[in-house]
Amino acid sequence: MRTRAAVALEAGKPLEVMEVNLEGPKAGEVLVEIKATGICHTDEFTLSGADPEGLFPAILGHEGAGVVLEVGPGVTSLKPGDHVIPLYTPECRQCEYCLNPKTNLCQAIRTTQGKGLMPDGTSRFSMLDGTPILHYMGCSTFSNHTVLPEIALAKINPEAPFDKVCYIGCGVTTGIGAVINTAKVEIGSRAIVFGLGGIGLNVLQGLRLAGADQIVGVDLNNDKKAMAEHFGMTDFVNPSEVEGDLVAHLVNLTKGGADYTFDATGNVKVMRTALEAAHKGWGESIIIGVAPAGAEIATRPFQLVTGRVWKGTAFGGARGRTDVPKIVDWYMDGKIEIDPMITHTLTLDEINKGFDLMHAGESIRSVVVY
Ligand code: NAD
Ligand code: DAO
Ligand code: ZN
Repeated sequence: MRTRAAVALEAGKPLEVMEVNLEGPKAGEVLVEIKATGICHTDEFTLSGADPEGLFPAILGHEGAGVVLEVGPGVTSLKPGDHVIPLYTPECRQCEYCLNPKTNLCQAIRTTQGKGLMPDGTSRFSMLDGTPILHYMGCSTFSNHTVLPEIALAKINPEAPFDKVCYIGCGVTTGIGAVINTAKVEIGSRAIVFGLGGIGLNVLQGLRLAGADQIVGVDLNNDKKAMAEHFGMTDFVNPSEVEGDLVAHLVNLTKGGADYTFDATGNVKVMRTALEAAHKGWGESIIIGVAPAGAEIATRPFQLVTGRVWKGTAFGGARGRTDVPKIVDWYMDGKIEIDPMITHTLTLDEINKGFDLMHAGESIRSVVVY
């Protein structure tokens, strides 16, 4: 079939919206009509050329929601008409990783996904002249239609609005999951969240859901304060307005250090501050932010010797096929909020505007509706 997609032809260039060829689903694969997709910083990271693993030409996008149109041979868990969210972290429920409750990093299709290919080693997308176009994070939601492996699709409540729950495909799950699955925050905890953007706001609402008593938000941009308060922040700190040592300020504010701290900036200096602002003896610091290629973290080992714990999380530690449908239900039941974070809705033809809004710091999430 032919479909319309925003194609990343090369790094550092705007996406080009064009007609592309899409082959139908092979064994174990599913054809999905994407109804809406968020534009995430990771798409920007790859498009900018900063991602050392970025491959071109490719169809980016990994935060989508849509409807199953056709299933390939052997697909048993999905049928045409099902509403789904694509998963950049699949869940095969069979590999060594899926069978270990300590991780969500299913490895069943990792090698081919990293090369922009389907599990059989080929791409389903091509230009009208036949030139292959690569998949991205196994999702390619910047295409109106895409093909994914069955294990990379979560079946969701058909009543859920696509233009909101697409955000559960990355930002919402990453932020809330970091709190619930990775940190396992207890009721009454004190926490600090560094970076109050699309991920940090979801960490805030995860902390509120978990019953944290004190939720400190840290951001260089004072404009982030109002929205952060809406999502549960109890105290705001702008590091550029703190006189003296930021760690000492935060430790004092949290009466000895936070039980849990979260980096949602991707800045390795912030990651160090986050670790050192965690409580001596038991504080845990969770890295969510993706740092630039080659960046390294540092602290004095004595910080760990004296009981602080450094951890990281991918996709909020969520097992997509199991957890994503539950998070959609939390949204439908009013337990979590998404709507205020969708600040801009665009058409596919306007997709590059979404990247401009992100660069200008004017959006939390821009969503393309097909
Ligand atoms: P964003 O740009 O919307 O938000 C980042 C926020 O950090 C902004 O509000 C900015 O003002 C603030 N900030 C920047 N430098 C700061 C500093 N030195 N001190 C305090 N605040 C600072 O980005 P986002 O969409 O929320 O993404 C955050 C990070 O999470 C990115 O690195 C992204 O790649 C990463 N991410 C990780 C995962 C995962 O699974 N681990 C998933 C998605 C995104
Ligand atoms: O299994 O080795 C692996 C890869 C896991 C990829 C997890 C990516 C999480 C962070 C990237 C940001 C996603 C938008
Ligand atoms: Zn697996």
